[in-house]
Amino acid sequence: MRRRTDNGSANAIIGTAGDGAVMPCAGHGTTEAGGAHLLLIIVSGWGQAHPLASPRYPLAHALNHPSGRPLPGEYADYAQADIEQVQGVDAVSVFEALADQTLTLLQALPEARLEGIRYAPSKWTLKDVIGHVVDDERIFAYRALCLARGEAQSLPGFDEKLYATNAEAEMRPWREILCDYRAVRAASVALFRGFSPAQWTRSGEVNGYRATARGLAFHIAGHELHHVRLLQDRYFPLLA
Ligand code: NI
Repeated sequence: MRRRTDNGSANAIIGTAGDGAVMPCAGHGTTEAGGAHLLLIIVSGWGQAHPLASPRYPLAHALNHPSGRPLPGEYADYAQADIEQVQGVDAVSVFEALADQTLTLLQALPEARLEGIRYAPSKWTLKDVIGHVVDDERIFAYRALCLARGEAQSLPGFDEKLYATNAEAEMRPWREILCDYRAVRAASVALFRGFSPAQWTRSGEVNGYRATARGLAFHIAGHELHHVRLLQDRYFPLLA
């Protein structure tokens, strides 16, 4: 929650395409999943070495040009400390490993007791936090796309507090929030794995600072780690 300041429909399925393994994404009822269904089908289990690979979609890593770590000047100064906490030298590998790690933690939480959990009256609820992490990744991935494609205009910032309030995360089932996390991460991996060395390092202006796609990618990872640490320190004890 620093200064800078969405969803698979009901019954979408996450599983390994073609092998019948499923994990239902709980939703509001009985509507068809629509477009989100197809995306989530493609996303096979995050616990595997290559989460997007499947017999039907053998993506492997053929398209992945390792990003390398971003240098100062490729991300916002305020993100420096969080980015230093990110292990690894390739953003796509970081995203895959981090999804495994974060989902392991979040899926183990007692869903029935999560409603409205916050450690102080003025703080976000646990659902607000994860909703914020997902929104943030979606926005930063969009920014990375723009920079990789050569956007010359300055990209706008966003008011994270306003967004979190209007996200109304408490109204959403926990499982649906986790499905949103998975879907956005899968989209990020699919986007970033296609970047060439030139696209990783093409710079542009975001919210008043210079950035590159790999800088924004590591920012996404550092931001998630930051919030997961806060969850572990401040929220998880409330659920013990
Ligand atoms: Ni934040």
